[in-house]
Amino acid sequence: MLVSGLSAAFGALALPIAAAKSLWSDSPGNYSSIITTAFPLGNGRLGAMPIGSYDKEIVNLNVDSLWRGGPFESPTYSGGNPNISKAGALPGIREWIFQNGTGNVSALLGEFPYYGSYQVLANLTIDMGGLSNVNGYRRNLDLESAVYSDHFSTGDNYIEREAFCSYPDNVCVYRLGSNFSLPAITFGLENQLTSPTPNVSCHGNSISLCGQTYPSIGMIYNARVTVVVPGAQNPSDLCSSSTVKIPEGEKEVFLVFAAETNYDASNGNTEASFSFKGENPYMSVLKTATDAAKKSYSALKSSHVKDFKEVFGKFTLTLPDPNGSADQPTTELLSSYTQPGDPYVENLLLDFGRYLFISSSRPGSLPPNLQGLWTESYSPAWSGDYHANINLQMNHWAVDQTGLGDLTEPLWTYMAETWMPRGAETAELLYGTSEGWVTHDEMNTFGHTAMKNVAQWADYPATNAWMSHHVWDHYDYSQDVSWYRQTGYPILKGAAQFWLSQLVQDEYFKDGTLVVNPCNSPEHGPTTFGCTHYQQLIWEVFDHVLRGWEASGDDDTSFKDAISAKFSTLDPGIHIGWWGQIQEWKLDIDVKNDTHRHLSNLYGWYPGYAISSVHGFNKTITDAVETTLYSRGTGVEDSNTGWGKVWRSACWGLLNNTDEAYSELSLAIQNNFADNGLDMYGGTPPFQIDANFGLVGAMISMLVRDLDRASADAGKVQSVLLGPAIPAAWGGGSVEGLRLRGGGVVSFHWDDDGVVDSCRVDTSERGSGSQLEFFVSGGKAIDCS
Ligand code: FUC
Repeated sequence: MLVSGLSAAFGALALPIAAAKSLWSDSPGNYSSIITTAFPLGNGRLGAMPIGSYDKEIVNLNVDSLWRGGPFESPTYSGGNPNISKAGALPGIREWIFQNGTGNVSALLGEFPYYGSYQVLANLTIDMGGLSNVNGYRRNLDLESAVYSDHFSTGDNYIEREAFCSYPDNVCVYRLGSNFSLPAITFGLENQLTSPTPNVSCHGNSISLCGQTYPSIGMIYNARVTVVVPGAQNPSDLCSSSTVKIPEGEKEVFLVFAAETNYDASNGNTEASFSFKGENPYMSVLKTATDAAKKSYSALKSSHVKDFKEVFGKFTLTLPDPNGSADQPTTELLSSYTQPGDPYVENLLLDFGRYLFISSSRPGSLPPNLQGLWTESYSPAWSGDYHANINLQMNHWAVDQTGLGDLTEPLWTYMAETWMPRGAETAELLYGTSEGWVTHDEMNTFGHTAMKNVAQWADYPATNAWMSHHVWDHYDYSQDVSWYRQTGYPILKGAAQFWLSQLVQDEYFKDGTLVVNPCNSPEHGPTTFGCTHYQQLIWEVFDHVLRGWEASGDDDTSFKDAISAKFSTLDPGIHIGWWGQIQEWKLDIDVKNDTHRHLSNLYGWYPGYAISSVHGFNKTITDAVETTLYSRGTGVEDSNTGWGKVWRSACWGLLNNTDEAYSELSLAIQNNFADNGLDMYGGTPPFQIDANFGLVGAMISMLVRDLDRASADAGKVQSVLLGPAIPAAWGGGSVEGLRLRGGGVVSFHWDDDGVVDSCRVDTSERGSGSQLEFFVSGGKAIDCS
């Protein structure tokens, strides 16, 4: 392997290297706080959280499409869109704002009835009666294979349990084994939170839970557990009072769990009257469970492990373990983690972030929502929806760079099927354009694309532009032209068309530039014009249209000409204000030392590139970015969010400021990450998965600076900085399989001071044809060929 080769070249490493690849604990989780203590499993669509109780085990179950609301609550549901156009109000709104500097969009606000919510599916209960003399308990989640296990002894009896959620077989599997004899076991399915209560019944060796979120019209969901006693002549009827009972004396029992709903996003369009409805899932669930239950446990497990390992193994970070943390339960490491940090834990959380993405985003699933797909609640915070003024974006930050780009299909399908059809209506009804599509920050699974009737956080229309950045990134890293043509470009083009129709001459400064009016910076400040964040985003969208023109296969040259024309007079949203900051608005009204959690004016620094591209990576710019970051605070920001800190960390990383990057990263872990490794919004529940994924992005930005570049630079040599901000605490580590823009893959090792000392690049998949040059921190060139 390359990295061992690299390590060998540098002799014995000073510190023990311990790959951090398991979450584990010597005690069970706690049912009253599942979300902070259980280890999550998932196959993209299904989620399972075993709590680990010795004798009365509970496994919290989820299926990603189970939502209340939308057309499953009311036939009049319209995605929030009004029934008559409100676009006539726009000229007046614009005029007011250009005269006064600020204004409001109250004339465009909508209703949002039937928005709905994601919700828990069920609990699987596994009751072994009362066990006494329990000893030697341990539970473990192996992140490389996605197999959970626990074991303990009761007297002479040694009991081990294993669980995983298999993508190839579309089921979760749970096995109990004993060296001697298992006690009598009662399996059940329940959901006591949902109203109306689902119906639970059993047939033979299966339990079936059937529910509907509202009487007659609601979403239909079905879950099935089929219990298998290997080798035994399965008695035809193990049912008793809706449970399956296995008598004492077996050595091995396993079950498969399958679930589906009748949600079908491909029916989220005009032709299907936005019904989002598909088939009753009962027969399909029955088939999935029956097919899986015919297989042996080892066959189910080996295909799952092979599948998961292949994806997980595409990227490896190896940090040192200076404190011998590998010997301590990770639940204890996480609960006692403090600054300045522990490389073992940071490595673990990067692995866990990738693990969570693989477990919540697989072709055919929905993309990860605010909680991935794991909730124990009937009404999770923010409906467990798709916020897209940072959160959904952060969920996808480092996916392509860490080899998981093939798992992004759910995101594109979700946008194409639920946002674009309703969003085209919203563009027409609120903005008066028949070109393109738009949506506003908070989305459910039923195409809620209009504004809400509440404050401005839900009324942010730049989601289409920001998500187009992800479209471009996926193309840039994968170099998959046919994907770009068929899937990516239509999303990007629709966003570009929308913004082409909305740009107006700046009538306030009268500086000849094109600006957005009205706009608001995410969750911060007034409704105004020329908001930095929008201008940077639109600049990047237009830049990507032009750069990818050949690849797009588009022959609509009038569209291209319109983009080129407006691109040249577009205000790119980079103004340095009176105290040296990157302004958040075109009006220089930023308040110093405002520790607001969103870094919207630094979008074009990270994760975007407008700031570094328009003016180059020069000192004026880096000073302004630094001033802005310091002003936003180096400690706890306004809501103590995990995502706020990892965003700051990523920005500092690109700025070569190792101390601040590491400090924000470690502060996030200290304040926001629970004992099971999941991120808690302000330090305590609710769980919010964005920082789990954002932490991966922040760590990658400390390892590499491989910036996107303006179309004007296409074809020029691409400079990649290896190790812009590697802390000395990570000294002697290495990375393998880091994806580069243009399709390259790089692996490298760094010395005890965090300076890269060895690298190899594989450019065999490189499609852009441009040359690469590599540098290390301090500016020295390094040969990676
Ligand atoms: C964004 C943030 C909030 C929260 C919410 C789910 O809008 O500003 O802090 O994370 O998403």
